[in-house]
Amino acid sequence: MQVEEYLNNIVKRDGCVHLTLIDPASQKPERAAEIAKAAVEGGTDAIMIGGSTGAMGQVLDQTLQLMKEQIDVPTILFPGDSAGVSSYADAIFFMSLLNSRDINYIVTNQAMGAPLVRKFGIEPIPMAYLIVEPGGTVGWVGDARLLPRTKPELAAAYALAGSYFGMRYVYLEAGSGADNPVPVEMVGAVKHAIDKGHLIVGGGIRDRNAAAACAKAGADMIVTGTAVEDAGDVRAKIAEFVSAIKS
Ligand code: 1GP
Repeated sequence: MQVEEYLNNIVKRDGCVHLTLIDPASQKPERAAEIAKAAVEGGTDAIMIGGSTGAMGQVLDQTLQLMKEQIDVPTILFPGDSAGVSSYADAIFFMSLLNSRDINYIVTNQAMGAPLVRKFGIEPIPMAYLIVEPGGTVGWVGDARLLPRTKPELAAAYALAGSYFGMRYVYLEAGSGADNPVPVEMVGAVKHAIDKGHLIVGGGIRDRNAAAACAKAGADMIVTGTAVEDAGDVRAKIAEFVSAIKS
């Protein structure tokens, strides 16, 4: 429970956690480690590592190894499938894509990866993963029946089902690089539905206003990936998000 407890304590203390998502397939491991270091200097609370395509094997292991030399915040796997497990991470979002049509993304990849999670001693954090329109690459790869942006009650129903399954975290995902983040009405409805559960929101959060709006609507944790990858000054960009979401 170490990483989960660490995150939950930050929610209690600051109101909201900032997570930086790094896709190991997007740059060389050395650059990923530099981005992680700058993100921590900017005030990010933990680094998520993963992606839908190519975030596995040697590139994943090397990225984590180099990162861990540079940073002291937790590293959390955000796997696209069972190949996204690495022994060098501290924790894993052990997630089921509840609104997928494909059983592989609901439970089969999880079953194939679970023995490795145990063998490597990585902390599993049980999470319901819900993909909202437009969904981006992960929506296509995961064959998600995308949650309509105008139907917060559907997202809330899936989130409630996840919490009844015992998932302590819910991740509302608009897809990496989405034009707009998950609507605030949906964030609010899901937070209301899951009560003591923790809500992560990501996809399309590019500036302080969008991050602040998600936090205000009920997000316990905000994820930013593309905005950080695109930033000339990673440290300043992260500091912008962090100051917008922390009370
Ligand atoms: C993707 O929610 C994350 O899984 C982050 O999205 O790249 O749009 O920040 P962005």
